[in-house]
Amino acid sequence: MTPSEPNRRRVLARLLAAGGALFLASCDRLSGTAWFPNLLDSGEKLSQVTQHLVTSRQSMAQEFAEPDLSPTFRSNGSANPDDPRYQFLAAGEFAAYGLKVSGLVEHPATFSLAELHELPARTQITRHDCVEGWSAIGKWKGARLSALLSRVRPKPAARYVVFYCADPMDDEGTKYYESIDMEDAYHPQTILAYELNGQPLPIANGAPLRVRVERQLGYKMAKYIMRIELVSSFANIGEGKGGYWEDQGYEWYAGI
Ligand SMILES: Nc1nc2c(c(=O)[nH]1)N[C@H]1C(S)=C(S)[C@@H](COP(=O)(O)O)O[C@H]1N2
Ligand SMILES: [Mo]
Repeated sequence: MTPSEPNRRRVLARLLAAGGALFLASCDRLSGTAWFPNLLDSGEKLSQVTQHLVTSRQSMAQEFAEPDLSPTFRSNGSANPDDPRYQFLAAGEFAAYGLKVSGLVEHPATFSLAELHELPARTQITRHDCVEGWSAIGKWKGARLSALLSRVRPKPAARYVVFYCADPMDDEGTKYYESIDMEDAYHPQTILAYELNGQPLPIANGAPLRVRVERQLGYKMAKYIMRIELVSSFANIGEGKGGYWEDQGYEWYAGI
């Protein structure tokens, strides 16, 4: 799916929602014709898509209770970025860390960890699903991305939030990065997490800061976030697909 797909599909969803009753009524009249079963098939698929889009993009991901927590929250992908700047920051317990927020914003700014802790926070117990076939339930606490955005004030042209990470993924030094659209950026469960299970976020899970985008798959949840940029397209970033794994062929919208 291309980055513009969600938009196109949203428009489609609105059209379908508006025309749904009409469509169902005409189904009634159409039953009995030879080609009807076919139409119903695609109609059913369409309505699944419609329901998914109309409900799930705004709805909340399931939340769990303390007894549901996985005994340990495993680490996947990078577990300790092989990067001198990162290692310097980690050695000082991230006291010198600053999250730079730039791009299509009125007020570019850099946030210290203390400043990130002062932003309105949210705590949530959610299930993380990795495409590699494992899941884990963890309790995350972090600054609401919406609160950070209200500080930097996105310009109207901003369409995506891009997260740049510390960890190199290959010998050329290509670094992990990810992106989400403004709808997910403002979702109440989208947080910049600095705590896991009541403890400071471990390095293995993305210290000092990783994003939680709870209605998407694990690879969207960028760890080791060093910098955030608001952009109108991915044209000049990596291979232009919106993320490290997307550049290797993964879906940009990894909804579950
Ligand atoms: N910077 C960075 N973020 C990343 C990854 C990574 O390798 N580097 N792996 C992704 C994948 S595939 C998953 S499943 C989760 C794993 O998070 P965890 O290490 O906390 O389990 O982080 C995601 N975010
Ligand atoms: Mo993953």
